[in-house]
Amino acid sequence: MSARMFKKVLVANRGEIALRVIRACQELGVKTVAVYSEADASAPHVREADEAVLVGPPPSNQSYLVGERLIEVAKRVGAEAIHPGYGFLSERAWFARAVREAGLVFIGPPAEAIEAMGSKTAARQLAIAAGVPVVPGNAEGVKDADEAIAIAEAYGFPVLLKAAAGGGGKGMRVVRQRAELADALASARREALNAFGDDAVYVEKYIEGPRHVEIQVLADQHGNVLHLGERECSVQRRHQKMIEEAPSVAVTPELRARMGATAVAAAKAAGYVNAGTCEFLLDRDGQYYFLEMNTRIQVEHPVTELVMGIDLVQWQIRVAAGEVLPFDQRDLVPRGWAIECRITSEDPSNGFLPSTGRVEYLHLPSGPGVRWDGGIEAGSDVGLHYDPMLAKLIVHAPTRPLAIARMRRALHELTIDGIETSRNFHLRVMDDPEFQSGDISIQWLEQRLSSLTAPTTDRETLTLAAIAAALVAHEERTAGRVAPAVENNSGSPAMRTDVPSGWAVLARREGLRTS
Ligand code: MV4
Repeated sequence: MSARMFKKVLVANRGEIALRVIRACQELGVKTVAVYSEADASAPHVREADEAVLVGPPPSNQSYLVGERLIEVAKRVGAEAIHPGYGFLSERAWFARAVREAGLVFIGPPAEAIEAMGSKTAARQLAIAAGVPVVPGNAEGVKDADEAIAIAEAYGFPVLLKAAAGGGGKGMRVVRQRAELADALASARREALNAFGDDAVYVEKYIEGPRHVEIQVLADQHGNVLHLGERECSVQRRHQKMIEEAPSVAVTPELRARMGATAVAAAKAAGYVNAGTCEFLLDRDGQYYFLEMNTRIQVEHPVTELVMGIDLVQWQIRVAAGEVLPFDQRDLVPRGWAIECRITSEDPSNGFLPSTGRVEYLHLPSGPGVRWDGGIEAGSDVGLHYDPMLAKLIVHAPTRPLAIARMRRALHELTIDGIETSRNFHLRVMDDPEFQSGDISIQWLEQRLSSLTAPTTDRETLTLAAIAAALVAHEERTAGRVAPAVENNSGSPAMRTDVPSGWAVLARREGLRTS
C-alpha cells in the first residue's frame, strides 16, 4: 500500500493531549478538527484547531465518549482520520472498529489488537504463547478458597489475588499466609464484583517491591516493529503515576535489549500496529514480568520522545497513513535523561483532594531543556468534570542529576495561582535524597507520602507566611480605598487590585495558604 498523508484529522479528546495532537498535525501540514463540550468552549485546544465542533454538555458520557457522534462529526467535516488521544475511547475496540467501518482511519492499533490486549487474561495467554515472561500464577479465576490455597502453596507465599476483569489495583489483595487466604479471597471477589461486575479472581506469586518499568513500542503497517526503550514509572500514588523518567537507573543496555525484544514479541503476537506500551514489573534481581499492554499513546510519552529524538505522535499519524518506519532498532539508543512531573489540580497538603477554581495567574517555565505540555491558561476554569491532570512539565538534560536540577529550577519558575496543584509536592520529591539516589520501587511513594506532604516548618518559610498573610489582610482591608487599577491622578502607579500581590503569589508559590 502506498502512503498518503491525511488532509484533515479529528482530535477526539481534550486538554493537553488534544493540543499535543493538534501540534503534531500542524507540523505535518494536516488540518485539525477539535471537539469540545460546553465546559471546554474556550479551551486552548479549541482555539488552536482549524475547526471546532461542540459535541455536548460537560459530562464525558454526553460528549467525549459519544463515539457515534464523533464519527458523524468527522464525516460531516471531511476528516479522513480520528486520533483518540489517551483515556476516553482510545482503548475501546468497538470504537476503533466503528471508525474503520465508517470508512475512516483510527490513528491507533487495529480493533483486533486492542481486543487481544484488552482483557488481562487474554493478554497473559498471548504473552505466554509468545514466550514473554509473566508472573507465575493461574490465568483464570479460581473456583474456591481450596483451589486458591493449593495454587498459593505451589508458588509459595506471599501471593497476590487479582481481579480477572480489571486493573488499577481494584480487587487486589496481598496474602502472606494460608490462614488469611479465604477471607482475602471473599473480600477481593466483592470488590471485583462492585468494580467490574465480575468476581473472577486469580492468584499470582507476589513480587515484593518491584519497579514499574514500561517499554514503548512502535509498529508500522509493513511488519516493522521497534521498541523505543524504557520508562521508569514507579513513583505512583494509588496506581496513578506522578513522575516518570527515561531511561531507568535499573536498566542496563543489555537488560534494555532483552526487555525491548520481549515487548516487540508481545506486540507482534498481537498483530500490533502504531504506538503501544508493554508494562513490566522489574524486581531487585533483574527479573522482569509482563503485566499488560496499553494500546494507546500514553501520558508519559514525552520522556521517550526527548531521549530518543522521535516525535511519537507524528509517527502515529504517519504510520496510520501507511508510511514505513525509516529508522531501525540500532538507531534507537537513549541520549541524556528526561523527567516528567504531572501537574494536577490536587492539593498535596490536603490528601491530594481535587482543587477547583479559576487559574488567576500562570507563569510557565522555559529555558534550556524545558517542555510544558499543558491544556490550561490564565482564566481557565478547573472543575470536577474531567481528570485532574492539567499539564506535564518535562525536562531533558545530559545526566539524571542534571535533569533533577533542571526540574527543580523549572518547578520554581512555574506559578499557577488560583488553584492548588501538585507543584510543591514535586519540588519536595526532587529534593528528596532517596529519590535522587534512584533506589525506589512502586511502594516508595506510599511509604514516604506523609513526609513529602507534611506542612513545611522551616523558619524562613514561616516568616514568609506571616508577612504574606499580613499583606494580603492589608490588601483586603484597603481594597475598596485604592485608586483605579490603571490610571490615577498622582502619576504614580496605583496598587492594582485585579491581580494578587507579589507577596501573595510568592507565598502561594511556597505552598503557603494566604486566604
Ligand atoms: C503485581 C504486583 C506484585 N506482584 N503483581 C498493580 C495494578 C496492575 N497494574 C498490576 N499491579 C501489580 N501487580 C504481582 N504478581 C504489584 C502491582 C502493583 C503495581 C504495579 C505497577 C505499578 C504500581 C503498582 C502499585 C501497586 C501494586
